[in-house]
Amino acid sequence: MNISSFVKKCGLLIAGFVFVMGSFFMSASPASADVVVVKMGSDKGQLVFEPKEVTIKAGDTVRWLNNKAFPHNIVFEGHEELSHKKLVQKPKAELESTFNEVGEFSYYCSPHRGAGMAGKVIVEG
Ligand SMILES: [Cu+2]
Repeated sequence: MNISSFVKKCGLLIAGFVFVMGSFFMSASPASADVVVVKMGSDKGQLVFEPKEVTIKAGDTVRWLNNKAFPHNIVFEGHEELSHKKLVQKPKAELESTFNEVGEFSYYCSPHRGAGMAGKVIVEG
């Protein structure tokens, strides 16, 4: 083996190694999951979720902040795992649900459902 073919082989080995390491790190750190904040009760004290509708990616978390006009709760009918049925009394208290399933998930606040306090989480793949 002459020197130049030896150098070529080393180069290929190094390139292969860099490629393998690169793909390892890419797969080891997927795009980080986001947290989207939804206020329960507008700043002016209206009985709404703000924003009313959010679009997130699978694996993201929605964090509901007890803002105004509480108590509130979060009810996803047919999705106990996403719901927080206990009324939240404490100012600035936070509730969180992580959405791993793609789809549209409607929810409401049971004390204020009649007033139209409802929202939707759209989960994209
Ligand atoms: Cu409410």
